[in-house]
Amino acid sequence: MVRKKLFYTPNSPYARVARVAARQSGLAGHIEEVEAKTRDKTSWYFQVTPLARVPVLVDGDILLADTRDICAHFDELTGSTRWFPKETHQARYSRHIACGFLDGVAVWLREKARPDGQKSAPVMHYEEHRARTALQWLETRWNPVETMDFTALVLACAIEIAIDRGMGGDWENLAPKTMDWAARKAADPDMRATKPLPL
Ligand SMILES: N[C@@H](CCC(=O)N[C@@H](CS)C(=O)NCC(=O)O)C(=O)O
Repeated sequence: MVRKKLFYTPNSPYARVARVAARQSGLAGHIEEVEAKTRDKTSWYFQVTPLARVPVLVDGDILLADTRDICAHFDELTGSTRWFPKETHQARYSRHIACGFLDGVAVWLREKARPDGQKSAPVMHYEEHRARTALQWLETRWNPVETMDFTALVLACAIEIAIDRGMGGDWENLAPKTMDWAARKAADPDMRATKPLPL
């Protein structure tokens, strides 16, 4: 199999989805993880991808970005439907909610990382509200799965970084079943090996 490169940053939950998926697809031995430098106009990473975002997978002359496309590629390489099993409409909608939840968490994290005086409290509050409504929806309509598919992996990565960085608040009360599941998934060896660095 052609050796691949997976560009990542240690604290990106999107890149973490791809990194865990690579490991759990049995592809880790075929993939070199390369730490990228993002958010820097002078970064060499712009030579790899003009958006300088992670994750990006280089597989021979195939270039893939977006967590979803990378995980779908892993399914193709392994001839499996691990990350994208045949989906019902309900499962597709749950995937939409999980991905939107991660997008909102990412916006919140970006605000949180700004220097004091530059953070937008309204943006953070709005994303906190959106995350709560998404979690409440998931708690009653999404069935936590022990073998993670793409939706579950996105959620596990989003919930753990949100909790670690202080966005969680009362999520335990709001969505106890989902939060209990996420805590168990955070203990998975591949999740632990890719855990975002403490700030
Ligand atoms: N839709 C993309 C989102 C990727 C993304 O936003 N990555 C962030 C890291 S969390 C990034 O590279 N940010 C750097 C930048 O925007 O300059 C995916 O699913 O992979």
